[in-house]
Amino acid sequence: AAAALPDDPATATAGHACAFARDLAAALAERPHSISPKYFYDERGSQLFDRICELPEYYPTRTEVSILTAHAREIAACMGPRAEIVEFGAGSLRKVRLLLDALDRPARYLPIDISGEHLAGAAGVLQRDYPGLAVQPVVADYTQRLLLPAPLPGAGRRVGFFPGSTIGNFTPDEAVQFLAVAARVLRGGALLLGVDLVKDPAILHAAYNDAQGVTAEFNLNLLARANRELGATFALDQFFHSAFYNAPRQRIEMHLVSRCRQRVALGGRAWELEEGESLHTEYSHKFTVAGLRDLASRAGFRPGPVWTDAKRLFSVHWLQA
Ligand code: AVI
Repeated sequence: AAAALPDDPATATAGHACAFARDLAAALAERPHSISPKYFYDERGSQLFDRICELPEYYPTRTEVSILTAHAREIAACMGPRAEIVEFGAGSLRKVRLLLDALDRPARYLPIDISGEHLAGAAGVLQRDYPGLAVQPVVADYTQRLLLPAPLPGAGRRVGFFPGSTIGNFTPDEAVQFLAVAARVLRGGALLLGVDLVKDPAILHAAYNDAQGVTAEFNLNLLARANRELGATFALDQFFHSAFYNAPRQRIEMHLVSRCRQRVALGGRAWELEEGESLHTEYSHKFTVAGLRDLASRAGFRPGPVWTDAKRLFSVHWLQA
């Protein structure tokens, strides 16, 4: 319970014109405590995520890259000549290069990201390496309404690219909403979607509880970030990283668990956490191939070819819009 809990948690941080402060205060005011995983990704969090992608236990990145590499020609054939690639998020330049290198005269690359700075950097690098490609960043929150520029004259299919199984970080409702928005803006084209698959829970457990503790640091960075940016007083050593597979819900859940009964100051208030109480920070849903195709159909796509690795760890879906 918060000392002097306000009626409306959003008003607790009035004056801090900051979504993180508002959402964290709201998370501490409600039980169970839960905050969006989007707050992992400040500069430090993005660096830690890059390290996660290199970990021996974290199979998704290298498996998806191997699938895209092995099937680049087939994927390029689906895309056709002069395709426009719309990437949701601007983090995976390595992956989009695999597509660009296989494509027949790609017309334009439109990375969409909420962070204009990150986007400009990523776009600049790609433009240098592909001088013939029109690179046009779009600053937008792609989980909301999305307006895209008109197709270039003579451009081919418009293909969305959403790799990394980031769709698994949405709640099921958010995933359907995202897919419905994507189906609308890509109408006549397609979505190339990277999706992590349901598998042996031991493999999943290891991927989110790596031996080097990088995932733990990534999770705890959310509290470190609150201390840095919001002047919060989270004692980092009084919380531990917890990640477990919830089999009925087909998802990894990540939490930050309080080691003791403690008080934290944020936004001019004190918030109390009980021993063992947690702040939920992330879902990472896993899918079956059939389950994902069904979800995509309900959002307005016509599911096409699916590519997977030999161990069926990860999948890449061609969804016609
Ligand atoms: C970005 N996203 C798909 C990652 C995942 O696996 O859900 C984030 C992550 N969380 C812990 N490790 C990696």
